[in-house]
Amino acid sequence: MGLDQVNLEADVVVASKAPADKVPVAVTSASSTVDNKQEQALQEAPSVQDFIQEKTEEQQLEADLKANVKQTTMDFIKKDFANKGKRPKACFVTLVRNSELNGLLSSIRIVEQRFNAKFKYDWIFLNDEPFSEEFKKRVQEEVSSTVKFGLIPKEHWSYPDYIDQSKAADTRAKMADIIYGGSESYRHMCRYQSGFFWRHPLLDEYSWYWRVEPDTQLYCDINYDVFQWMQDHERCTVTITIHEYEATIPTLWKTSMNFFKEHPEYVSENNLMKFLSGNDGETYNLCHFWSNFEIASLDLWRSPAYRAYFDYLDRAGGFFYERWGDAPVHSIAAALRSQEIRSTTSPTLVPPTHLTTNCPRDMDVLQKQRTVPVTKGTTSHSKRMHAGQNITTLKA
Ligand SMILES: Nc1nc2c(ncn2[C@@H]2O[C@H](COP(=O)(O)OP(=O)(O)O)[C@@H](O)[C@H]2O)c(=O)[nH]1
Ligand SMILES: [Mg+2]
Repeated sequence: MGLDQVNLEADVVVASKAPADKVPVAVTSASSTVDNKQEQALQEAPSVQDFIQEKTEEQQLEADLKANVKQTTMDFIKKDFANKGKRPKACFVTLVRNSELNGLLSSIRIVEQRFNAKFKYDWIFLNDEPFSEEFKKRVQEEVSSTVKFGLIPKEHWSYPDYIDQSKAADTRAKMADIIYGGSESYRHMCRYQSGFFWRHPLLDEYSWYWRVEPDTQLYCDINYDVFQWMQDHERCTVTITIHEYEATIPTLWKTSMNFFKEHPEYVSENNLMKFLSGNDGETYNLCHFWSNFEIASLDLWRSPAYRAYFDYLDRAGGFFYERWGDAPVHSIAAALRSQEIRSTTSPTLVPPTHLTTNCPRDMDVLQKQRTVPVTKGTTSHSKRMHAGQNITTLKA
C-alpha cells in the first residue's frame, strides 16, 4: 500500500470551545451531533480515492517542478505567504500517549496561559492508540480553543514490507546502551514525526503548526502572534538548535547526500550547508533544529521535494536499522532548501527537556566555529534560560 493511502477509518473526535460564550461540544464519532461546520469538516475528510487522486496531482506537480529547476526551491511554501495580513491557518499539534496525560496538561496550561488564551489556535492531538474518555475530557477542560483528537492510521505506524524486522530487532539489542536505542516505539515515533504527522487528515486544513510535547515550559508571556509573524515575514520554521547524538545516525548524512546528489534540483542555491557541515558536506557536524520545539510550515513537509527525501530515507531503512530522529531529518531537508538563516537569542521560547548544548547562532560564528557549541547547557532550567537559547528562523 502506498504511503499516502491511509486507513481513513481514523477515530476523529472534535470538540469546539470558546471563543465566545458557546458551550463546548464533545463529539465521539461522526454520527454524534456536531455543529454544522464541524460536521461538514468531518464529512469532507478525504476518501481513499482522494488520496490516490492527490498522489497523481503530486506526481504532476513534481514533474512540473523538475521541469523548471529554478522554481523548486521553497516554491511550494510560498503560497502560505500569500495569506499575508490575514489570520494564519495554524494549529498546535501534539503526539501523545494516554499515559502522558499529567505532563501534557502541564504543557497545555502553560501554552494557554502564556499564548493561546489570547490567540485561540486549534489544538490537534494524535495517538497510535485511541484516546481514553478521561484523556479527552481533561484535555478539553484545559484548551481554550477547538480541540481535535485523531487516531493514527496503522499504515503510518508500522513496518513497511521492505523492512527486515529481525534485523531491526538485532539493531535494538545492539543499541540498548544508546538513548532510546533499545526502543521499538520510539523508532515508530521518529518515523511518524518525520514522514507522516503532516499527512493526517486532521491537519489538511492548516498551513502552520506548533509542536507541543508533554512536560514543556514557556518562561515568558508571548504577547504577539508567532504564526502571524512567521507568515507575514516569510519564515518557514522557528526552532531551537542543538547537537544530535552521533551514534543514532551513523549513515543518515551519507544517505541524505546520496539523495541530494541524485536530486540537485531540490537543493537551494544559497543553502545552509555551512550550518550542517564544516567541510562542505563531507561530514555532518550534528547541528540540527530541535523538533521537540518546532513551529513550521506544514507545506515544507508536504512539498514534493521533502516527500521524495523522506521516501528515500525510509527505503534505506535507517529509522529501524539505526535510530534516525525526526529532528536531523527535518533539519537536513530544511537547511538545504532554505536561503537564509536568521536567529535571535531569546529566553522567551524555551522548552526544558534534555537540552545540553547550543549550536552557533549566526553565520559569522558558524563559519569560524562551525562545530563548537557556543553555550553549554546545564540541567537547571533557570541556568539554561539565563545562558540564552538559540531561537532560529529559516527564511524561504
Ligand atoms: N502516541 C504516542 N506518542 C508517543 C510515543 N512515543 C513518544 N510519543 C510522543 O512523541 C513525542 C516525543 O517523545 P519523547 O518520549 O518526549 O521523546 P524525546 O523528546 O526525544 O525524549 C512526545 O510528544 C511523546 O508524547 C508512542 O509510542 N505513542
Ligand atoms: Mg520529549
